[in-house]
Amino acid sequence: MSQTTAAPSTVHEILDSLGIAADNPGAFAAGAWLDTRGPAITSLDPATGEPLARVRSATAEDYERCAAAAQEAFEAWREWTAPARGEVVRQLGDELRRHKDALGRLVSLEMGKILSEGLGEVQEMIDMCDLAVGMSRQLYGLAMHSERPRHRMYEQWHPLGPVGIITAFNFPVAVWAWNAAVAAVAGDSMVWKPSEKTPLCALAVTRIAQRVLEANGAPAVFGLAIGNREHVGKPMAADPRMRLVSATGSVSMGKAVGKVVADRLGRSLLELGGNNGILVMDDADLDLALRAVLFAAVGTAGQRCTTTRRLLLQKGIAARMKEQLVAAYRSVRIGDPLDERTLMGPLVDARAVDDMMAALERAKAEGGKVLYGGGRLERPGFFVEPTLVEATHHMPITCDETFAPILYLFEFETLDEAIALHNAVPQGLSSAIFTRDLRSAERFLAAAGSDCGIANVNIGTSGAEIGGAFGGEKETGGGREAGSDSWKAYMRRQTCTINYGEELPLAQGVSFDV
Ligand code: UN1
Repeated sequence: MSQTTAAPSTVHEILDSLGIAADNPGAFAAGAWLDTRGPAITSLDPATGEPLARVRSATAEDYERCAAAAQEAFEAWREWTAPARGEVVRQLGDELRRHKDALGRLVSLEMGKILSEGLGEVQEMIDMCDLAVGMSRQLYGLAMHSERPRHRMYEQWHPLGPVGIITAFNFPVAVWAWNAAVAAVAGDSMVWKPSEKTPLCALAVTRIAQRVLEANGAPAVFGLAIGNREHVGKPMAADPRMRLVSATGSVSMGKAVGKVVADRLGRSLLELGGNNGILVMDDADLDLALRAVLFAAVGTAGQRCTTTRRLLLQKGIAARMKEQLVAAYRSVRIGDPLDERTLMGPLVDARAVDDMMAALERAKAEGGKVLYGGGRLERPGFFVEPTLVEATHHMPITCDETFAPILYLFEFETLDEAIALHNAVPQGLSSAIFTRDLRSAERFLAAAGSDCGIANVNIGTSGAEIGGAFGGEKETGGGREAGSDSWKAYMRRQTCTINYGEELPLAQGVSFDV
């Protein structure tokens, strides 16, 4: 294994340092790259629109080889002890530390998020590895008291099987790690279907992960199949070997995957769209709120599932907050994501720009008023202005997730009204309130408060730590990934009862004597 990587800076150096060629195979199974012959994918630099490299995508036959290899790897890996699997994941974390700079730069280069966020994403992978190492010694089951004399009852958790991992372009490496680090210590193997918009990140991660497996003589549990819905997505969802399909992406993708997995009574873990709101109360620390809104709404160019898309302002501070927001938006430095002064990079592709413009047209037609921004930038790449739109409570567009930096502004009078407005969207991922009042904060967190999987006080909606369970309710899909007890989704529970007596008492007092 390499000891360290010097900071690569040119595109060529970044790709080279991670082993990416001009033309690459797009599938990895049983420890080897497959000779894939599917449609070629050209990865573009969203900051210039120029091609970075090509990937020959996986066909349905390539997927089949990945799935068969994952099944075989699983059968060997499940026999390793969980702490031994944890040791491999510990080394994966170390290897990611060594490549943090290069991989973080690749994330920025291919996805377009700014360097600090690209590096943060690799840090999120490292954190996940650290967490999973600890988990590998804490995959606890419970012991129960049996109602039958001289019986012992307990539950234990076993490896589940191969896991299909579908990830989106916006977190091209961290979401794999949420799943892969936990699945690996749980004893599962995987086939990863990354976004076709960020195939190079997936190649780089798979190379790094495979080196760690090889150094440990471990089975090739980290499979990769880069391909489209037809060749990889559909067969993966329908494949009974994939005991769990963990999918992150749009609501429409999640509905399609969820239905197919449910039809075979498989398990799915869905982390889908968000439409996250922040409530700012009259008594809030407005400086804090402003900084938090800026990062949550403009960060990652509005392309996080946790991005703040709706800002609910109490009447007393609304005018002041809007004024300050416009000034702050005006000062956002837009440009090359690898330039350390940049705060907002490009959108991922031309289609994302068109989708944003279409959403703004709809918003205006529905009565919205653009307070700031709204345009695309006349320069190469897929750059737009961060945008503020004054909205009314009844604009249907504000119920949609548009993956772009559009922030809809609403006003309200009472907390009850704000909570009702906040919850009146189909999605339920992340939420926040800014207040100095304990009562308002607690009411927001109570059962009749925010209906989201994540609810914060005096913190924005994005940038969650990995130690908590991550996911949301309603159309967000209900899945939970990363920390807390999310590992249970990757294992199967077995309830065991042992009779160490000489009688055979039956539960519920049933007698069945001959
Ligand atoms: C996503 O956008 O799909 O909480 C994940 C956050 C990040 C993860 C976002 N830790 O914003």
